[in-house]
Amino acid sequence: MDSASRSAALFAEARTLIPGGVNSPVRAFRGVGGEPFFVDRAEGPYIWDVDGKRYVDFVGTWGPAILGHAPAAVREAIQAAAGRGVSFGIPNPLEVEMARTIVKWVPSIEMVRMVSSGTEATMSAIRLARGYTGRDKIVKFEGCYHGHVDSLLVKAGSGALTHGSPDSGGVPAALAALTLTVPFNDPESLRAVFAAHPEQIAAVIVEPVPANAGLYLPKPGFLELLRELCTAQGTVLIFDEVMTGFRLARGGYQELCGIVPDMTALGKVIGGGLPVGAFGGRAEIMRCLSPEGPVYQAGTLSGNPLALSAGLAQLREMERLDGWRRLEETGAAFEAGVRRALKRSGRNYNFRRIGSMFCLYFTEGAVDDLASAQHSDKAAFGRFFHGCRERGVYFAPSQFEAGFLSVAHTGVDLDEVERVSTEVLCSI
Ligand code: KE4
Repeated sequence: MDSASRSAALFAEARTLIPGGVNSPVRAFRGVGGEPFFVDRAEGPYIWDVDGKRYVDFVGTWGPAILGHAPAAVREAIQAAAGRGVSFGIPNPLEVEMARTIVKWVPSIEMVRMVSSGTEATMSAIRLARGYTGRDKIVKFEGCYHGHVDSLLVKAGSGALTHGSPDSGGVPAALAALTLTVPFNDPESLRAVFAAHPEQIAAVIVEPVPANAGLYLPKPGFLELLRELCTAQGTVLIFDEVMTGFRLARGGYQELCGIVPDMTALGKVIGGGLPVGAFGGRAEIMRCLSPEGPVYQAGTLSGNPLALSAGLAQLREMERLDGWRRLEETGAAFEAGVRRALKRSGRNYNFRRIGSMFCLYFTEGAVDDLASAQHSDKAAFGRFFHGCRERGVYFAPSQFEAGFLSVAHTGVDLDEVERVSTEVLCSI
């Protein structure tokens, strides 16, 4: 970052006021070196920094910008809703409409509760599963990230991995000990953890498509085995679809894989860029939630009318545009371009994609779990990231993050990213 730039000045001041100068660690560029730019505005597939430089954006605020930034449908919905009041703390019709939409689009969800972030969604789902089963132990997978929940900051991915603290400070050892971790795509380890703790595991929480150590896919049969073991042991299976929900399909990844979880955590797309999360599942489990049942969960801004207006507008627009079909077409075209760039540069790096989510691992080996993802050459990734950034293409500032396409990305944008990627891959 040019030291005379406005971003540099803002970051210098930010670091005196905000830890690390950021309100979320992954934004600090620690995974790629250098300093972050500050954004001034965003529209469609583009963002502009405070010094006027434009970037084609392949992060999309980490998933919510599925239509691109500031889509008209969402902007208009927010403006209209704001005219009727910004927050009530009293039931409002939008909460019923959002719940009706989620229940209709995600058949495994019979009842749902709105919250204000993905973290709140997974935290609440874990507490509910523990209350419903009366058990304390939970299982998560190494490298999966489910938000900054104490019980889930154990061998976590995303920024925890990027910043070398998969097991966060401040989490009591006694609590962390109740979180059992196994490698993803490892059937033997999965069988072993259930055998070692028979009828003692309250829940397994999983990103069905792990996208917080880059992006890799479940091997055939792995999620089916997980479902089978949870059913046999009375363990609640929680799909964390905060990233994949309403993105990989209208009904999320569970619509594609045909596996029925007991609960699902949602976020990102569901808020249209405003703070929204949700968790839902079988009515028998959900009815354990206060005020019906003994498991307490609450939120001042849960079901906020402005945020739900934005989220509903985004979901409706995706349905109107048949956005999921368009995202697959864009994803396929994007992948073809990346593979041509790799071929031209002679780099045999490992590119993974599902729908509009992708990751380019700077390793030639297969990547199917955290350990193999960590074989990536992070320094080379950093050089690629900055080479593209300097040329106006913005990828996620960490090898251990996924990238996101939107309905707003056009062929012109894909041609640009193919040209830039070729140039940079040939030069690093
Ligand atoms: P939030 O609390 O950040 O809304 O959601 C947490 C969360 C839960 N589950 C999954 C699968 C997630 O990917 C996330 C958050 N994703 C990260 C990006 N890997 C958010 C970006 C950030 O932490 O700044």
